[in-house]
Amino acid sequence: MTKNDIADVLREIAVLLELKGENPFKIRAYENGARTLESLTDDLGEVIASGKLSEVKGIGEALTQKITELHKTGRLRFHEELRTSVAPGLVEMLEIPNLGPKKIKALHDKLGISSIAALAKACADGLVAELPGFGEKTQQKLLEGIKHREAYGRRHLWWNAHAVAGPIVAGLRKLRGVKHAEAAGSLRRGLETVGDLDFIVAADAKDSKAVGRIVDWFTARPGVFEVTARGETKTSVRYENGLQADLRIVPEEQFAFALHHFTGSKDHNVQMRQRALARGLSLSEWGLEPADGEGTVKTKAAAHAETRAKITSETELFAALGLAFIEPELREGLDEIEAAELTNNRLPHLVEHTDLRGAFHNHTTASDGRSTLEEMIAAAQTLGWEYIGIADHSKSSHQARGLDERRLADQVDCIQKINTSGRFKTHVFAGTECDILTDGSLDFDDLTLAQLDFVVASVHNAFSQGEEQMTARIIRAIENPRVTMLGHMTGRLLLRREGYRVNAAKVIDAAIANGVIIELNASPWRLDMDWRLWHGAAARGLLCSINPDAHETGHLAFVRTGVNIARKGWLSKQNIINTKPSPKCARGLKPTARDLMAQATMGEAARRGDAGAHRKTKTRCSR
Ligand code: DGT
Ligand code: CA
Ligand code: CA
Ligand code: ZN
Repeated sequence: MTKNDIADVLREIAVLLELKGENPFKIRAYENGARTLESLTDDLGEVIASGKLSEVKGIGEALTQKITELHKTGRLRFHEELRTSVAPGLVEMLEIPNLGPKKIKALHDKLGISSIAALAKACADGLVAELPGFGEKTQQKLLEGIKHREAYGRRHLWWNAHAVAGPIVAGLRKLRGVKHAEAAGSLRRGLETVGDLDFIVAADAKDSKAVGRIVDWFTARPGVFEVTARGETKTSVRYENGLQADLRIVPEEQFAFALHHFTGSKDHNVQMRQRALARGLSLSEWGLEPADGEGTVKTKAAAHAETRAKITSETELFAALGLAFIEPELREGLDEIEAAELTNNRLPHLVEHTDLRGAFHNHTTASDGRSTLEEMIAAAQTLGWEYIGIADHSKSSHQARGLDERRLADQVDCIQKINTSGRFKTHVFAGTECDILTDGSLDFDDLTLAQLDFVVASVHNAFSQGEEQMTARIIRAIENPRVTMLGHMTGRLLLRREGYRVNAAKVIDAAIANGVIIELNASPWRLDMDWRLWHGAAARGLLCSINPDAHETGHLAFVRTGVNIARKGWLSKQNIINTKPSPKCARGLKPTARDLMAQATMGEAARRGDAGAHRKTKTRCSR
């Protein structure tokens, strides 16, 4: 186990102890231990081996023994026993926003509540409002949180679904008798959340032994909780984490049709079928064949054989309907079929994962990150990034240990030294994730911001402001000339919390007018700004930054989901700042960003034949 994994276990222990109402000092000891571990710069294995762990400040004898056990075996008896001693319903209640262990304990002690269902009933009966420390407003919020969870509870983050699906596809492809295997459905379309997994496998249908082998393998995978269907063509399972998966085995000549059909979306399929019908063809998961006026199949076997012989890939399927290949991410039934018309192909060349050269908006242990500055840079270098932007929280984000002016200046200094030392090939840009205060002013003054390469401005408090107030607040920040980009536009947490109310159209207009970038926060929980807004916004000249919002080295990989979402938003390389080479003016990311945006707008306008596009834009490389 890595030190961060161990820190997670220690934090969970703290939460479990709090649910049990244990001594606050004991609880704090685990929390402190977790934090200490995360900021430990020496190799944990070496510290343990040298017997010096108990000498580290904040780690006593008891913690030393537990950390050592976790490090060596990946398990801890104490933790496992603690887990079984707390009712699972209480732990599950932690998933409801605004409900921490202290409140859960109070609900349990005073009202005997030990499940979400019981809590919902108590809220509906008005019992929760009467408890000290709760009140009418809290009760209302809890009820909303529970409803929200029910509405979204059956979906899963793309990131988590992808982690389950990846090894399954790889495993299926290795099985004897499997000719092709793909994950289809919303996962393949890169949708932010996934209802269930859909696997399509091509195998010789007549070889029942091979089919049996595939089904056996699929249903016996570790993590399969139950097999909900087991049939000739479709097998369904449910995994321990609640995710479900369908496996469909089809003959090879049907594979392209099945893959296309089960990739969806439903809207895309409906439009494809209409297009086929308009051409006298009937499109289905089995094939493409001549249809009569009513859309039913006229000729059978012969037509089948003929079209199948011709179509062996999705590209050929699209071509048969006069269309260019449509990337799965675009298949949402939103104009992609019209745009793919072979005679007038308007499909964008979508950004690819390999186009990224770095990323801004990353945290370190200076605020609430779990990897040090140097660990983050080293990880970026391993990924081959030309640059990495550091944007720790600003002082008003107390709970995230936001940096004040002095600590920020120290960090800038440190970054400068690292850059000039030549220790890393990856260049480091010094920035901040600066809080947008409730009135739209920024958490740092101009002079402080002027020492930075870039500024991400984000809302982190007063989420309950009305739409008008929030919109004005954000626009005021956008109008601040020190702001490079707007962070997570709505603050939503997928499947957990709705975003604050904001008029996205007005914010996008203001960003374009002020040459401010909007981030595509690539954290799997955020994916904010939403992909549905990018197409239109980018066409009007908005520049995007795909930001991992990494809180540890492993999170840099989140840009992967960011790219999926950018692709769903029809974005190309030129719409995204972090596909550009390391900006030449080392201290001028912001003016550079503005120039890039001007160029992007001009490019777009030029494509539209806009005469005003040749207006000169000023280049400002120094302040
Ligand atoms: P999900 O699982 O809710 O995240 O979304 P999908 O898109 O993966 O939907 P799912 O698993 O129900 O079905 C996979 C695909 O199969 C879907 O995207 C399109 C196709 N499909 C399923 N049901 C229908 C239908 O009633 N009509 C059409 N045209 N296609 C369907
Ligand atoms: Ca699905
Ligand atoms: Ca499905
Ligand atoms: Zn943030």
